Amino acid sequence: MKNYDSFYINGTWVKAQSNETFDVINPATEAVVARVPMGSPADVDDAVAAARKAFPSWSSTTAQTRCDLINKIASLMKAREADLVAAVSDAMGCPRHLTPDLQVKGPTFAMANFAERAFVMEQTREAGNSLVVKEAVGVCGFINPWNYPLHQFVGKVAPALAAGCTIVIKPSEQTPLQDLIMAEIMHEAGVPAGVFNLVIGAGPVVGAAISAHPDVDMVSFTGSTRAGKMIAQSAAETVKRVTQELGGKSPYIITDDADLEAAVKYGIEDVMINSGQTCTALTRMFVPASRYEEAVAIAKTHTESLTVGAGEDAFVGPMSSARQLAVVQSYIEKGIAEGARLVTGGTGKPDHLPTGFYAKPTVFADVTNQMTIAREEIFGPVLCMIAYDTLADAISMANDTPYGLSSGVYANDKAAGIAIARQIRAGQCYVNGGAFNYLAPFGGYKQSGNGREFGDEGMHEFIETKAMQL
Ligand code: TXE
Repeated sequence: MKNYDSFYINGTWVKAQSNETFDVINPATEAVVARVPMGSPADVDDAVAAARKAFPSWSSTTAQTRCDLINKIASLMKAREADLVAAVSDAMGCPRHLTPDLQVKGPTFAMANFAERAFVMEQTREAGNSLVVKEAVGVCGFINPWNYPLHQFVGKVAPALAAGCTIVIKPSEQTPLQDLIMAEIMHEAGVPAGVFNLVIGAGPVVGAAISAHPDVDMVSFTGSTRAGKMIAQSAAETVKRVTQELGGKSPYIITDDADLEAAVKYGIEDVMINSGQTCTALTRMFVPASRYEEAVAIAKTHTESLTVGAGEDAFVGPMSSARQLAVVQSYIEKGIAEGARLVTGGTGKPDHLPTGFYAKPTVFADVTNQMTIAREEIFGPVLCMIAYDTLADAISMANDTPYGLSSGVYANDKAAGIAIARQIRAGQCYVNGGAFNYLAPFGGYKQSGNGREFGDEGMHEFIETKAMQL
């Protein structure tokens, strides 16, 4: 077990000011893998002061300096891939053999991709008698969850560094290990003191101190809609810029002429990967009534073919905590109580896995769009299959949700799929099995948040513009 007692503040490791600690538990074994310190508002004050002090010189470095540094960070991430994989897998339970592709390689690519984006900051334009220039937003406070911890780290830190912002970041206390490695990487790469600061701690303590801090210019948060509302309210007190990536209940429309086998299998795997703890998961599958039972049969067979566990053949790992397992169990109970048809899975742990926070991959049929399991984010390996009569009905049900993060369409041809995608109110749409793309903007409509991560738009969030009238 690794024992940590310090945070990375002002370019060095500084002892936490409180004696409180948190045990990081491997959800697959229930063993304690690390003990980390829990921060206090005083630690946040020190981190923010360091970030504030570093801002003037860091934001006036050349784009080339920041580009080179980000490239160095990306190459160190590559060199330490095995450590990053272990850190994510041990703390959040993602099966080890899936972790490189699912959790680490993409973020490493994305880090490198932001290197060249530093040059965006040097672009100027003339508008009438004005010269418009770009400047960094300032001190950024980042609050992250536990489901894709390195992805969420890079989506915030990489563009902030590229823009010339300074950073105070709080990972989820459940998954702090990759952030501790990233602090070592920042140090080794030569990131100047105070540019990057890491404080671990509880949301209502450290997270709340970051979002309320008067010397923080921007807050970027990923997590629950519940916490997102509190953070935005507190950030509003000092009119901070706020970006948020919150929950989802994403619809997936399969058309009547689609390759049903391919469409249903894609949907199942999308929901089950990462044990369903994916904010974009296509958890509401809309299937034409005429092909409904055929689709349910494919869903049952395919779900039952996915191995649950931690081994080399596992597709579905454990839930990230005992608490998350309990949440998923209660939603499965609700689904049954509200009259949905349990096709496979159900409550309780899989028989062969008495240890670990494992849930059963579960498929519900005969779900209506009004049932609790179709309205609320479950964040577990649970699929809702909903029948529709006309495409217009499917689109209307797809949009009947407070969320708007992601969506999917599977149609006979791409053009038809794109036409449907344009009618769904969501920030993403996966057409005919499309893959996640780190070059594209990522974020939600409606109560799924505001702002974007990754891509040009992800960079834009960290930029202020100044107009000089000449
Ligand atoms: O999230 P929280 P939880 C959803 C998912 C899940 C549910 C609850 O449905 O079941 O949220 O998960 C910090 N001020 N998502 O409870 O509480 C907290 O310490 C400042 C979707 O783990 O939102 C952690 O660092 N910060 C999601 C981060 O917020 C606060 C990913 C996320 O924790 C805070 C995770 C406060 N008052 C959960 N309260 C996604 N969009 O991918 C908490 N935090």
